[in-house]
Amino acid sequence: MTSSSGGGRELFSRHPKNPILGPHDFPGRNAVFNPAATVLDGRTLLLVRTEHRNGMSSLAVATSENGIDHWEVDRMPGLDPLYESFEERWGVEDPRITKIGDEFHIVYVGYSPGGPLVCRATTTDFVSYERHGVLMPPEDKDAALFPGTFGGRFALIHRPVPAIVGAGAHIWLSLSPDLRHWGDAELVVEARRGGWWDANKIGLGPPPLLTRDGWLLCYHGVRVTASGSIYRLGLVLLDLDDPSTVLARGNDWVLGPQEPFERVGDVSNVVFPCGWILRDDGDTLHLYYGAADSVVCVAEASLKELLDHVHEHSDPLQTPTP
Ligand code: BMA
Repeated sequence: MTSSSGGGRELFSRHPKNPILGPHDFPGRNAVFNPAATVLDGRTLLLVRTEHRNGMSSLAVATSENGIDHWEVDRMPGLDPLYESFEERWGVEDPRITKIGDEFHIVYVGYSPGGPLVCRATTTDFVSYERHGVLMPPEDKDAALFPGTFGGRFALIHRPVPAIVGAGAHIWLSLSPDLRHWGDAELVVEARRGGWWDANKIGLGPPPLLTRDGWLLCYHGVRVTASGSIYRLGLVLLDLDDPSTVLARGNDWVLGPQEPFERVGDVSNVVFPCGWILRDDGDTLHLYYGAADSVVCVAEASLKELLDHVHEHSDPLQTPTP
């Protein structure tokens, strides 16, 4: 992995083989991006959003021994949209995978005529899938389950969009006794305002990661500029027992569009992760992200360094409430 920062050392090092997957790996697809990530039978498995030439997206499986190259693509079935349904009429997008027991829970966006909404499916083998319907009505997305329960209830991070223009879009947490009925929704992390890099809107990236210090979140923050939006990534640490409590929030972004394939694509200036994998040494973290809504990339970080960073660069006073 190499660090390609303009100055100083970056927390995330991009792999020199980036982009690790592109549309040429998935014949007939226009773009491949925003992958979920997990491990199946010792192999890295990505569930990749692939955009067809009619504009709709489906989710395709790619696996690799080392998580970097020699990907086997489309050998296993993915998730195609249920075009006849309301909730997936215009495709399925941006999955996140959480393993609970033996089951992989895939929380993904259904693009419905009413707007994006949150759906869930489960699998044990990425060969057969069971759909469990809609978790959150539109407009809501950027959702993932925690791998554990809190007082016997499952927890979901999600990002509803308020009807009031200019109210911003923020990260929420909801709880459920059965993964079906959700409630006790709480605002957890707000988009900042004004000149901040994460002003305007924010949303979860990969599923929350259990660490010694709390639940680590990686989120995307959007800054709207005269030449369009810039999607960058930041870090938040939530309390282990009460994940609605923010312990620390990094002030600076930790990864932003920099390489040519992150700067230019179908949607320029976007880095958008939906998966990360903590490797067996307990410290090496591989972050899988879509670049410019066109290709798939990987970057590596030390979990210890990320935690140190979020503690050292967190200033609650600089996180204004509206
Ligand atoms: C977000 C999502 C992502 C996409 C990003 C940039 O709202 O739709 O799928 O990568 O915009 O276009």
